Amino acid sequence: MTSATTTDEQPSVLVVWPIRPNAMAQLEQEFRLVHLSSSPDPEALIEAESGDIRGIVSTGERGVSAALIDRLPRLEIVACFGVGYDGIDVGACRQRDVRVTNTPDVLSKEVADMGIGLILMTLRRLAEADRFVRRGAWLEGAMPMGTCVTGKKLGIVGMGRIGQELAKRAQALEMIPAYHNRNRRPDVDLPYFATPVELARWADVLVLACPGGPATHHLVNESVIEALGPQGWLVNISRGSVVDEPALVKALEEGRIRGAGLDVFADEPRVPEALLKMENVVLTPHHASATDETRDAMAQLVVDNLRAHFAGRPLLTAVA
Ligand code: 8YV
Repeated sequence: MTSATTTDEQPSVLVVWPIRPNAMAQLEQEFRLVHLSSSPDPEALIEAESGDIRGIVSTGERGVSAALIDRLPRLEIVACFGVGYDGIDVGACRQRDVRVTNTPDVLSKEVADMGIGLILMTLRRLAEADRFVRRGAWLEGAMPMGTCVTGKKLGIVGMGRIGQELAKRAQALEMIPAYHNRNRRPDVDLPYFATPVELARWADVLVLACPGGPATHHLVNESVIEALGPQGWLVNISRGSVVDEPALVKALEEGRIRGAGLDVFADEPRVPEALLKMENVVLTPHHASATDETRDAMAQLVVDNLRAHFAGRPLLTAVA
């Protein structure tokens, strides 16, 4: 499906997955949109449009493969709806001088809020408490106790913008934050641990706020889980790929870790069956940035980056 009002001046933009309605309306005005997700035959659509496509809109999850980039000889820019662009083959883009943008900053506070939300939900057993009331169990007696958040040591893996927002919020809750990052950050006045294992050994709660991709693949492995230990909690608001998920599930089953709050998974939207039955695990559907306000701000950045590119102005948030 392409837009009805096309002109020669309008660059063709492939929409791998539509973003927010307000942003889509703006894109419709300025570009000739080629909608992949609603096409009955995406392969044939790419084949037919490949010679015209100059821009792509995609999301962190849907990504853009090297194979797709290869098929689009006139491609100039990929605008990713999301701060994480691990699904986009940035190497392949660089080789072809294709620019890549993402949506940092506008979602940092929102994602950090979700991290704190998951910490409170897991330690204070809030999802379980809700289920307890709904099924009438309160009428039979009191619910088991939760765990105090105040004073707990919070190990933050990844001290970028989201990690820093998490640390601020944790301090407001009187938690004690420390971090691991690829490099120590001179601008962050918090205790630093050189490895995830050392941080996990120190922490009561380990929260993951690092990017996904090959550099962090299974950063949280059996050794990190063991270091966190049977009294430790894991919260993941980064990417499912950062955790060795089978190892985590096994550790939870065997009581070698206390509980987990998970917003991201290895094979979304599929969640390991075993986790669905665990009362000490809180599960959310990759929702950390999912508010109307924040998703609109992210979508506007996608529009503004495309606009800037095709008007020959500097990109607002370039990755490559
Ligand atoms: C998703 C995210 O991109 O920003 C990120 O990296 O993971 C999310 O905000 C969002 O679900 C849009 O698809």
